[in-house]
Amino acid sequence: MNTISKLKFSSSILKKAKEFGADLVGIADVDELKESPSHTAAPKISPVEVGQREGDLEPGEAAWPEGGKSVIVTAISHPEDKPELDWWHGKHSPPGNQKLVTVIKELIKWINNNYEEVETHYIPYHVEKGGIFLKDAAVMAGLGCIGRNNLLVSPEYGPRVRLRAMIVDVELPPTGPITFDPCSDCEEYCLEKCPQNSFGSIIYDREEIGQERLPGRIGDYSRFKCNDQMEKNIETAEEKDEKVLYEPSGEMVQLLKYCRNCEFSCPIGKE
Ligand code: B12
Repeated sequence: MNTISKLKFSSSILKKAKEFGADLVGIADVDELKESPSHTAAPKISPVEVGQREGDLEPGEAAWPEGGKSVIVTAISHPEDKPELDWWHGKHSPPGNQKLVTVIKELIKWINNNYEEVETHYIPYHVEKGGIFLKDAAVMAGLGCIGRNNLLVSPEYGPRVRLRAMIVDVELPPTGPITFDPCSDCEEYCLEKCPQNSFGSIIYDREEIGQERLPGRIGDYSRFKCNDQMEKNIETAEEKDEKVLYEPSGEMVQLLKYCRNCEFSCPIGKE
């Protein structure tokens, strides 16, 4: 593909992703992403339970698709007044995630139908199953920055977005990063609202991890404490046993609502 065709392809991708339902979309470079803070830190940070099973990749190991050159990152807004987008329905993933999967699948189908020469790669959610670190990809694609709450904070929706990505084998111009840092003069409401005090102390050292950019920016985000809260959310869901009809299959399913205090307390994107 020549430069002009690449530019046309890239702008069509950005347009189509929105037509298929993405609220935000951008493009990042695969080689740059491989060197991003999460990808370089992950092998040095022990895993928390994220469904890792025998046969899965080790922390920090990645299964980059051969020939993959550009990552297309999509985001869907998850506002506080639509909490159901983030609720697990029994074993079925949250509606917001299902919507993201549909957007990516539609985009892959559209590329395959219109650009036969382009190889597309569906990227799974879990890193240990071949996924990528989506927040880093989103920052590099210009969707926002990593906030003090350790989440991607977008100018439009704050941290209240969910992400998903795909890869193509064409080198496209990256759409980011952008200059945006709402946390530098913020009163850090997100840190106070964490029920587990997950940002209570520095646990990752710049020397030890060998880089400047750390979880929670300064190394004070504890994935273990955060994960404890999510375990509590599972217990609460079982105790409450709140059931709803899951329309696609017609079965009654239990709702599971994970903590989102670090998102809801963030003022960015609320006006
Ligand atoms: C495993 C996982 C978890 C684990 C561990 C989380 C962790 N951060 O370690 C647990 C179960 C605890 C968890 C909790 C939550 N998660 Co989670 N999780 C993931 C998953 C699958 C991988 C994340 C991971 O392991 N990161 C690796 C560790 C090493 O990195 P890290 O802690 O993020 O720290 C790095 C960054 O901060 C980065 N960084 C710092 N500064 C800078 C600057 C720049 C320029 C760049 C590029 C990077 C960068 O460097 C750090 C490493 O040194 C991703 C999906 C995915 N495939 O990416 C979702 C994901 C990150 N989770 C998400 C969410 C929403 C949550 C929760 C709010 C729970 C919920 N209701 O869903 C909490 C909030 C956690 C928080 N405040 O960070 C969203 C975040 C959306 C957003 N706006 O950013 C994601 C992207 C999934 C999605 N569906 O979109 N999660």
